[in-house]
Amino acid sequence: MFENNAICKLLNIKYPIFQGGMAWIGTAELASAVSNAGGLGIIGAGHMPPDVLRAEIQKCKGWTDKPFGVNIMLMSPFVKEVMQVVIDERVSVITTGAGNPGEYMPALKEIGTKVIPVVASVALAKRLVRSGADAVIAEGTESGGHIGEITTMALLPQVVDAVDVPVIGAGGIGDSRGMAAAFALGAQAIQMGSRFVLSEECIAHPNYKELVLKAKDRSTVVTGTTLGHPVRTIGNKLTRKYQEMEANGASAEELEKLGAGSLHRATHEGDVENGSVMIGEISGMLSDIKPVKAIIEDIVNGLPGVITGIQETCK
Ligand code: TUI
Repeated sequence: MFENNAICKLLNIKYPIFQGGMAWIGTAELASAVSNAGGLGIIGAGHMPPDVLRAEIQKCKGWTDKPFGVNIMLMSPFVKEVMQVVIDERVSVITTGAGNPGEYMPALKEIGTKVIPVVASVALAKRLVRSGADAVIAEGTESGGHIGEITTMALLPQVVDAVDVPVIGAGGIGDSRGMAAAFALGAQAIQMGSRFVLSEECIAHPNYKELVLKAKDRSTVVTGTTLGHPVRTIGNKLTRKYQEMEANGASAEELEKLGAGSLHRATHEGDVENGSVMIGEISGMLSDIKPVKAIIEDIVNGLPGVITGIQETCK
C-alpha cells in the first residue's frame, strides 16, 4: 500500500498521514511516536524560543530514526531565529502556518529541506508553489487553532486543481472515511491534529483530553475574527468573555491580553475553563484515547472497507 504515493515517496514515509504541528502539545513525544508508527510526526514550534525548539528537535532525533518535521508558526515573535534552528539542525521537512513563508523559502531549499506550507486559499497555494513549495497542505476551517474561512470540502479540490505539486488535505479528518474523502477530492495525504490529541503519547493535560472527549458537533467556537486571526477552540468561560469584549468593541490590545498565555493554561495547567482549548470540529466524533500506532493502523486498515462501501453505493 502507498508504494506509488507521491508524498510517501517525497518524504520517505510509510503512510501518507501527517500529525498537525500543534503548539505546546506537538512535542517530541508525539512527533516521534507518529514517525515511528510510519506517519510524519511534526514538532509544533508555536511561540517556542529557539533554544527550546533545538532541544525538542534533538530529543526527537534521539527517539526516532524516521523522518519528522517542524511546524513554524509565522506569527511567532521568534520566527527568524526558529528558521535558523531548523536550518542548523537540518530538519528534513518543515510545514508553516498562519502566514506566508515566501521569504524563507530560498534558504530552506538551498539545504534540501522540503517546504510544505499550510494554505487556506487557492491564491496563496499558487504563489507558494511558484516560490518552490514541494507540496501544500490545504487546511479547511473545520480545523482547530488558527484557521482560514473555507471548508475542506470546498478548498481541497480547488487547490488540487490549481497546483502541480501533491496536496495534503487537513481539517475535519479523523478516521478512514475522512481519509478516503480527502483522497476522493484529490489529496495525496492527510493531516490530522485533533485525532492525535486523543493519543496516549500526547502530553496534553488530562482535563484537556477529557473536554475533547466530551465535545459534540457544535462544541467549538471561533473567536478573533475582528482581529483578523480567527481561532477555533471549545466554547468555555474564556471564549464567552472574549466574545463579550469583541461585541463591545474592545481594542486589539485588550483582546490579545486576554488571549496571552491561554493555550499553555489549558494544555499544561489543565485550566480548561479559563484557558484556550484549541481543537477541530471533528472532535465531536472522537470517543477514545489510543496509542498513536493504533490510531494510524486503524485508519489505514479501515480504508479498503470504506472504498468498497463507496463502490457498493455506486452499483
Ligand atoms: O497555524 C495553524 N494553526 C495554528 S497556529 C496556532 S498557535 C497560535 N497561538 C495563539 C494564537 C493564534 C495561534 C494554533 N493553531 N494552522 C495553519 C493555518 N494557516 N491555518 C490557516 C493558515 C493561514 C491563514 C492565512 C495561512 C496563510 C494565510 O495567509 C496569509 C497571507 O499572507 O496570505
